[in-house]
Amino acid sequence: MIEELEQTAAGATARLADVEDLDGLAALDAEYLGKKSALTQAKKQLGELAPEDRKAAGQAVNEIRGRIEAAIAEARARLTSAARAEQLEAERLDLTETRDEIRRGSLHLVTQARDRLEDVFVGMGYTIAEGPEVESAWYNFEALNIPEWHPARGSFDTIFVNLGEPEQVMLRSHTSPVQIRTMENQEPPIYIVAPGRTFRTDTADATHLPAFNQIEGLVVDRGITLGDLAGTIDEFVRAFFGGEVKTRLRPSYFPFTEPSAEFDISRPDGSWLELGGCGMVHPNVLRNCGIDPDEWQGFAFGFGIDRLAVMRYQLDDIRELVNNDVRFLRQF
Ligand code: FA5
Repeated sequence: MIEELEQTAAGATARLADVEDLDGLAALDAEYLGKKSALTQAKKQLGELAPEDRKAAGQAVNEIRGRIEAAIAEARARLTSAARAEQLEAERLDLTETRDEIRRGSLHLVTQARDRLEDVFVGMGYTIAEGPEVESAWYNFEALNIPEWHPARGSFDTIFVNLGEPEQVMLRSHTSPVQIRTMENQEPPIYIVAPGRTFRTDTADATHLPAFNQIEGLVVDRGITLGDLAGTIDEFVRAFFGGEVKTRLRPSYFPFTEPSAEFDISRPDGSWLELGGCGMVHPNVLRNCGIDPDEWQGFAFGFGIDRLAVMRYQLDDIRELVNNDVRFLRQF
């Protein structure tokens, strides 16, 4: 009997070493230690043995039972810790996944373009200037060499504000008034850029918005030439777009610069997009701000920031920028 039990115990320990889950373990526990198990049956049969054999057989049965119990305890410890590890893995929270799902917002394309423009010019030694969005005719026109009778006033499609004398207060139609405000308050040398919102009666289409953004640049120093202007624009385009965009200057006319040029950049399809105007600051404008044009020269430029964003992000239509379609904006 003891020999049979020894064999049973050897089988039990082998199977217990291989058992893979707690259900399997419970089944083995019942099989080897339960009421119908060989051990329990053997214990019952001990009474039938001769008294002199009973003790040794009893000890042997208990010893075998102890061994099986120890093997079961060991298997239980192993399986419980594996089950715990599995549970931990299943309940693990991936915090990076959660952060993704929260979806943090991002800066609007035009803000990104403006920030980048500021970085490029600050890197070239410029400071940032600002001016009000509601302007007087003096800053928006007259000080910029556009008197009331001047036909160029019409080209700015100005939105007037119903305040004071007729057509004397307006939403600024360009950022050029910041040139005047800067020169009034600051002695040359001056190196500033002034980004900001501008407004015109323009109807929205693929390249126009009634409220758009410009960035004005103004340099006033000794011995400034058209070459400095061309070099600055070149440098800025390279820094903003990388090498692949072509640029051209076209002769143009602005009352506040002489000579004046318009500045275009190449689209991927080979066509040109007008980005801004520029030129050498007109001596009258310097005089209007109390700066002697014989001593100081300057250049100025004004680019459309929304158009820069259109080019940079390869959009088909400038109106995408203001449609507020989150599915569109989320891509950038
Ligand atoms: C001006 O506004 C001049 N103040 C620029 C300037 C500054 C010239 C300094 C010389 C010296 P213009 O009207 O061309 O120029 O506008 C400049 C740029 O603003 C345009 O080339 C274009 O990029 C952008 N722009 C003009 N109107 C709109 C509009 N409705 N929507 C979007 N962008 C516009």
